[in-house]
Amino acid sequence: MLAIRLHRRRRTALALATATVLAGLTVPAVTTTTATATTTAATTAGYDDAYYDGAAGKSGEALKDALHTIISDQTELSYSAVWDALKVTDQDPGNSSNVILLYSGISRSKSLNGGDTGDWNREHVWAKSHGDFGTSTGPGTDIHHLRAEDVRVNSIRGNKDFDDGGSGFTDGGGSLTDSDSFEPRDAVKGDVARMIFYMAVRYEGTDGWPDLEVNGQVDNGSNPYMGRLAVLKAWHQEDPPDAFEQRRNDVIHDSYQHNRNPFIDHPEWVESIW
Ligand SMILES: [Ca+2]
Ligand SMILES: [Ca+2]
Repeated sequence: MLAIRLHRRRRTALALATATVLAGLTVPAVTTTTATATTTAATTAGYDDAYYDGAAGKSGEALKDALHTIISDQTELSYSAVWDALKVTDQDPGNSSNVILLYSGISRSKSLNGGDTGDWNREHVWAKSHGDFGTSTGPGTDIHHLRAEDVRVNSIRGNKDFDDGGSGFTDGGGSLTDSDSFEPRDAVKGDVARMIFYMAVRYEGTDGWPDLEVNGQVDNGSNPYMGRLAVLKAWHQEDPPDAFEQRRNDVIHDSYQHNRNPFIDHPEWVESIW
């Protein structure tokens, strides 16, 4: 169509310089391409915007309240069902027989789930002692923050808060730890932060569970808090959601809990709430 129009203009011999005509045609062509790319990106997200209708136009506490209502509508898993769910959500994209261990970055056979040295087990990224919610169906079985991890590395992380600094350790994959905190490897720093933000919004003191909140401390012990907020916000910025994390959110929504982590879908909401 454009080519035909150009051809006709030439035939009318209006003495327009060819360069001028091409420039005039190029501008709308580029604009169209950009618009198409934007539309494609928006429609490949793993959720319908209708999921977040109740949060539209909100910010701060109002946004947090709206998101709490939205994501609290979920199916809950038993702790034993978590094993099989993690084999799907944490599957190695390069080897469907394996899972990727969160802090270690190691790919390990799905069949090695258990409690022995060399096995992987169910790591609570929001340490279950922070609020003492255990492994009854509820926050302790919420796979948005449950991840496959090497038994020994899981023990090294223990119930420490998150902060920068410390020393590396065997099979740590670059993760660090010191006496009072844990720093995950760079590739999952943002993933960890977004899991913590999800937990703080999902659990607001209803359903008989404690109100989990993020704070600025690294000595939270058994209080229902997790730190350190400023560091988690920085990690969220440094390590934005990638394909692995987005697929994981989709699988949890589509196949297991039927709720989403809003901070993977809308990273900008972290700054709005905190
Ligand atoms: Ca990441
Ligand atoms: Ca909360």
